[in-house]
Amino acid sequence: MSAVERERRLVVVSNRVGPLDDEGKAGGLAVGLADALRRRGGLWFGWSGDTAENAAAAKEKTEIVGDTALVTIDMTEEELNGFYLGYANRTLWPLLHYRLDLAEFDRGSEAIYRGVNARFAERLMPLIDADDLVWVHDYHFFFFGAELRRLGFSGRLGYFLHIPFPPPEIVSALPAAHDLVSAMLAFDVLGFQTETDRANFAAFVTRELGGEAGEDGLLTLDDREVVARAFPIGIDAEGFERFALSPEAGEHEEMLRDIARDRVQIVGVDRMDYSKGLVERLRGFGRLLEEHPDTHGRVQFLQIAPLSRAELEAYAALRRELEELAGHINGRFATLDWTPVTIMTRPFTRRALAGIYRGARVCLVTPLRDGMNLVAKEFVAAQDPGDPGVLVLSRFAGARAELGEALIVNPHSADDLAKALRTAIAMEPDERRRRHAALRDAVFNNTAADWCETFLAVLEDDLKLPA
Ligand code: GDG
Repeated sequence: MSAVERERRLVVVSNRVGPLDDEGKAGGLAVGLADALRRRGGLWFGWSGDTAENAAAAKEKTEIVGDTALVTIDMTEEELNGFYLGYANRTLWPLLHYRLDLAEFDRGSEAIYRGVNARFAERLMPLIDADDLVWVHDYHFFFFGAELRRLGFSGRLGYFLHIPFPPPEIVSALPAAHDLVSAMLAFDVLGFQTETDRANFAAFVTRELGGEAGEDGLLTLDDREVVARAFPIGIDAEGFERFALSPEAGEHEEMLRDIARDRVQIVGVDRMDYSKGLVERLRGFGRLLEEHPDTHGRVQFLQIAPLSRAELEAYAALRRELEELAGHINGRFATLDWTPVTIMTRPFTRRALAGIYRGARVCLVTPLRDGMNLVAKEFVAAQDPGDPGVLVLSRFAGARAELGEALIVNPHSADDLAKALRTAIAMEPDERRRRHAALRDAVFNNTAADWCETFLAVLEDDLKLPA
């Protein structure tokens, strides 16, 4: 065997592409992948974010950044509605976040979703060859691997699911559940955020499809063998710590401390999404004020919640409910010089966010379900290790598996949230430092780059190409 080996080219497929700079809103995903793409050279393929009159008018755009080509294609208006706003975000997102009550099942949007997977695979096929490592991301593209195989692709195919995979009892409510999970078996390696998600997937394959589970995540069904494992995603911890020490972060940290004066500053940072437990979180804060009058005038809560998928009624309804509840709490408890809750829907830059995390004493990360939750990790990376803030973390966030030294709460329980807030507010510096040191180790020892390299090593299966 040749002593010189070259790495295979990386081809990434995800709904949105890039950016490759560090201002990327996508956080861990973009940063982790950008490193690997820069090093190996590659191709990043997905939707342009634009719509075209019809499929024939859909343009392909190519942007070259270093050794990486960013290739995007347009969607038709019908595809945008059926694929993105329809099946992906009205059916799969709620279902996979354990929200059967919100999931809509519509045959038309399912067909469009499958059609987009097929059309995108057809457009990618001429751009790749069998030596490439193809890595498909997230719930937009469950059928993508099967479509590439149908077109004759014989190379290595990997898939990573960024959001939870619930137990078979929930997944099987989806009319296309069997087709969808069978299609996933076209990939060679399937990555999940946690052991729970992986076990739920394996349970579906064995119980519902009659497959078999072997060692090291091996799943077999008929003549297919796939490896399904947990690969918890990380952040660019050092990069984020640098953000927190930047002048822009410093200004925001100071501003936050100024407005807090001697009050305890509590923050939350989440896309405005019903999976994030925002209403329940606010109820928990309300419970604290209701039951502990000594906290009046001594705590304040800033929730940053940039609008997301605002076209969908469930998201518009959430916004109304949240703003009404915040108004109610402020109306009831505010004094002339104290407003307990502020909700901001405008987005911040990543440096500003890092400063806000660093200026806060407590961060509430209390999703009802979350694949991982990168905010929890960013908060930890942004702290001053000598005087760190306290992380309050939902037991239902994927991050809980690695961040057990946070204050772990049941996000559905207002009492539990109020109790954790009291503990966080009163926590002595020694205990804050001890907990933060453990959390910091976890965040710095499994970064976005580690996640990416671990996944690619398994996908590559040590098969290096001769030079
Ligand atoms: C999915 C899964 C999984 C938030 N506000 C602003 C802003 N953000 C950034 C955060 C963070 C990112 O957005 C959100 O990441 P999360 O992980 O918290 O959540 P999802 O968007 O739901 O991501 C999740 C993730 O994929 C990765 O696998 O962890 O479970 O649901 O980076 O900082 N960024 C900027 N301004 C804001 O106002 N610039």
